[in-house]
Amino acid sequence: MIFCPGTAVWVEHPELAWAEAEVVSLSSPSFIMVVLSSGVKAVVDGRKVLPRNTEADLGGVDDMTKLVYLHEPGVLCNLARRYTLNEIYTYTGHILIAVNPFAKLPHLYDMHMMEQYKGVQFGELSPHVFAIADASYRAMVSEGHSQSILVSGESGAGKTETTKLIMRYLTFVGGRATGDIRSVEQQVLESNPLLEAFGNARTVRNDNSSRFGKFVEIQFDKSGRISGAAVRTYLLERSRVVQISKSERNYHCFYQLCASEQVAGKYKLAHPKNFNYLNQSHTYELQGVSDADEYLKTRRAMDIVGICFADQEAIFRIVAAILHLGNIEFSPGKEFDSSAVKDAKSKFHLHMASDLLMVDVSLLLSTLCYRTIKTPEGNIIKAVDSSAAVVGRDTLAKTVYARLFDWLVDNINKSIGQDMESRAQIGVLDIYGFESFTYNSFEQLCINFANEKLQQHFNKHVFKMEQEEYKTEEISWSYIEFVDNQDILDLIEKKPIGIISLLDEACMLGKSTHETFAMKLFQNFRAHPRLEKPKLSKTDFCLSHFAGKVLYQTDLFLDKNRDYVIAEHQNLLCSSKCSFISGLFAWHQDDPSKSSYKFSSVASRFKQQLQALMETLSSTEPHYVRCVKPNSRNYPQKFENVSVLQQLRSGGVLEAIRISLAGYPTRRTYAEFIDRFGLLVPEHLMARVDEKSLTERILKKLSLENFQLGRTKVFLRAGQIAVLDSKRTEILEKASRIIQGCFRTFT
Ligand code: AOV
Ligand code: MG
Repeated sequence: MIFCPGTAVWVEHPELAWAEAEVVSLSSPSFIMVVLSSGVKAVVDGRKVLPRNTEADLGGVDDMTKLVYLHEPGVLCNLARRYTLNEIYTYTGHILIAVNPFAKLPHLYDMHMMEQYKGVQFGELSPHVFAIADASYRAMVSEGHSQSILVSGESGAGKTETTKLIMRYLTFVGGRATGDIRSVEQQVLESNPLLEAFGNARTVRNDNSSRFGKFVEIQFDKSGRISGAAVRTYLLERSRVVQISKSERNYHCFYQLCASEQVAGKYKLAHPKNFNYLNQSHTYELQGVSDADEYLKTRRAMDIVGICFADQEAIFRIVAAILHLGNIEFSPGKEFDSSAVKDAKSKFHLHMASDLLMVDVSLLLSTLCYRTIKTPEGNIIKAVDSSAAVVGRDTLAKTVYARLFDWLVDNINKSIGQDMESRAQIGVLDIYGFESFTYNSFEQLCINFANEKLQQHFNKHVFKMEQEEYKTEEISWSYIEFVDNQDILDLIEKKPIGIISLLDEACMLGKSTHETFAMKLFQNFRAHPRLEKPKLSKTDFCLSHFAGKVLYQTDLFLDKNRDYVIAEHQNLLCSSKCSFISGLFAWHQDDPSKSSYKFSSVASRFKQQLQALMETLSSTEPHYVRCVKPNSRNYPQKFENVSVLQQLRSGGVLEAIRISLAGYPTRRTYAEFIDRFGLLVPEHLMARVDEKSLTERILKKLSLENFQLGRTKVFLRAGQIAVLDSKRTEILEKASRIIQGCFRTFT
């Protein structure tokens, strides 16, 4: 595109991502002199300069597709403008972008607001998460077709809050309003604080970070009333139970219990600083949160969800037992390579842990300090050294906690109940967004794999929606292509050779290490365009995800992929006199995949879960909410361009725009088009021609090609609107000069 001097443009900028500028002069199409709004002049590459609209979009538009220029800086600037006005929601077609306000906006979500959105045509009111929830509810009721709402975004972007708002709206329109606190809809709502108490924790990014993925399926009966619900969870972060980084916390339930006045004393608990599993990070409190109050809320949620008093007591007894377990320290034992409980303090915690778990104290001790080794000649019992005893203790704590979490999910499902005759469902997905840190391990691979899957689903959907619009407008669209991410999905999950298969194989072969795993990976995928071997490491690998490159460190991959309960731990917990605890471990006894000696893979199980999720999703009509974190400090009213842009990229918003750019990104009704560009053909304005023919004449006059004239709208290729606009500006400027000239002549 050729820019004349004076044209308003966007130029790339290292800190702002894109900066406003104006063309001063151009020496060639590749070199343009511009002046930035700061007054600084610069010579920039003309191919990277984009046109900027100076008039129509100043106040921001509520739908990106209404932007005069649908490009990166246009999208970014629109979001920023709206954000300063506290307009946190913006559409991109049917996708909702939600920018986290980091401030309470109660009026935005009150009952009055829910009433307002109820039954109103999508797009008629300002963009809102209630509008998305309402659209899915209406579609479900009128077509009897299941829907899903997929909420994504990086940590702290607002996924969980958005999910809760969606659930609140759905229980509002689909509830029975009986006032019964144990109604299905109340149970659905209360499952949130309960799961948050056990599955959320403070991280450096978010004080209430979900450490698991969640898909809640709300079932409706024929009359559109909620009749049941199912909660599925994915990959809880287990390591947090025993290990927390600086400024982070363990799961909320631990602090809640320590703060609870009635129970903490009974279980010999004290301030979190006294427990190894809580004091590693020196972070105990959350701003604006009272753990004692939260404890009461968790208990109330348990009541509503239908967990009986005895089970509630057992659950918190387990939570307390884990804290005591973590305080058992070991010192070298009398024999070589053996271990013993370190001192009287550790002995106290050993006794407390065994009392609370209701297991024999000597059995607990031997479970921690000895290991059974299977040999062809029979079992050998061997002492373990003190560092191995610590590892065993931590493994026991993680196993117990993970089982407890699974029990809670299972119990919520049983208690709410499934409606097998449900006509249709609305599923709400709150899953971890794409992650790329300095150190990326197995969890990040799983999380990013999930995001690749969802991205593929998203692309296919956006592409389909585009095609549907073209179809209703009866225009041809056959040449649009879109790039799929199937290649990276194959690289990760394909059988028999893919990253997961190779990892499983390494886990099954006794002699494999992360080094041999990495070697095999590079041997098999030497020339794969998505896989790179970094120069400085033999065991790291780099994947080019749709959202960017991620460097994975494989050192803990094998360990983290092994999913089994150590036989001694299983025996110990099965022997508990507390039926709740023995029940947790009796569960999987006859499940061969969970047997203590047979290998079971975390990654393969996650892959199956994802497959099942994708199958569910593909049988539904999807709706998308992309949450955006405006800044990394969680401050209100602070909008950081570079990071937002990265999120729009990784959330697929820019990809959706790219797909749309591949077709006809600009569409205007004929009336709108003539209104703006009629002045380009003054000679025809008086003629008796319809708007469609007039539109065609305008486009032909400017020698534009490949546009399409639909039934009610004109469809333009990317860049064509810019040509029309610059012609329009030229004519208006000429006219204004003439008028000024006349004015001068008269004065
Ligand atoms: P996440 O679910 O996306 O992160 P959350 O939903 O927990 O993020 O949101 C983080 C914090 O942002 C919340 O605790 C609120 O303080 C604030 N917040 C989010 N949405 C809103 C809103 N609509 N209005 C007001 N405040 C909001 V993670 O679970 O870490 O990926 O794993
Ligand atoms: Mg969350």
